[in-house]
Amino acid sequence: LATNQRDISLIGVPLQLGADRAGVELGPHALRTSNIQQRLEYLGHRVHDTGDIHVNRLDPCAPGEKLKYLAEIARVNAELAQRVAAEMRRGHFPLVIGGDHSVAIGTIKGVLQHVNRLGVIWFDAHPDVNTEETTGSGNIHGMSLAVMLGYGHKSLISIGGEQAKINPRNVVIIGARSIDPGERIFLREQGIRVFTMHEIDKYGMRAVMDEAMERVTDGTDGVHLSLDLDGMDPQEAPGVGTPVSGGITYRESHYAMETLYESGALVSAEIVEVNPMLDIGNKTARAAVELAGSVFGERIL
Ligand code: 6HN
Ligand code: MN
Ligand code: MN
Ligand code: MN
Repeated sequence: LATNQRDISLIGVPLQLGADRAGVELGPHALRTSNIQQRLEYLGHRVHDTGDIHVNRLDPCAPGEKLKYLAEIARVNAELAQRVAAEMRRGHFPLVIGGDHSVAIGTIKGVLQHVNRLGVIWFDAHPDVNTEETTGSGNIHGMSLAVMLGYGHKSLISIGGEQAKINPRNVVIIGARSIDPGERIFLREQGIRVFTMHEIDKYGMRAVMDEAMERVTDGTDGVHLSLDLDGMDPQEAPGVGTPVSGGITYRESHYAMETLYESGALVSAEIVEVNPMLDIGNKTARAAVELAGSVFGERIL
């Protein structure tokens, strides 16, 4: 059992407007019915389920739009940032369950109200560093990390204040294997450490995590985990909107989460992109809950 008990606040964000495929808005429900709360309580933690943030239903937006559903996504993330900050104020660990990956904007902006220098682990098949200028899809879930670095639409970077951002030196991306041309340039310019599948194959997850933890803890006051389930291999996590083959295995994923727990540096996390409508036998939601267990001290799988 986990030794250091935590108060964990679950915050559901049934947001789908940042992604293309319907179903990711059912993610919070799938994680709850897969017993995320019980799993963490079993480890000795106190879990406070604060419910879902309300998301408005909208009519389809115009084709070719470069920032689809910007206004509602900005509104939901501003509310999320406030909720996350409030949970941290009462000493709770915010665990946000999405929803599409645009919810990282609200989570991290909220955390930054309490933790000035924040390291970020971005576990994902994609780097999510597109902007209005580089996006091919117009989907904001492909832009959330860029926003956290200070690049993106004013209504997003201004959430929680424009000074609330992360230092590219303290960001690592793990599992990347689908990077758009504009994203490649951005990552190089920013000097972000990207552990693609090639690095994971070559050095192994242990060496990758050793270097990743060094980066995200160097001069920071805490570490945030952004866990996009499409970072895992689609064979083990098929229920995601943008699957890319050749991903991180089940055990490698757990090893990464266990390492994060052992570091004691984690202050916040989000689990995103679980799409129950595309899932097979609830495999992805189950994997997400099992990974959450490892994030909070479980090592008995
Ligand atoms: N995610 N790079 C693609 C895009 O549309 O910008 C895919 C983004 C996927 C985003 O999985 O969180
Ligand atoms: Mn409490
Ligand atoms: Mn993502
Ligand atoms: Mn992704």
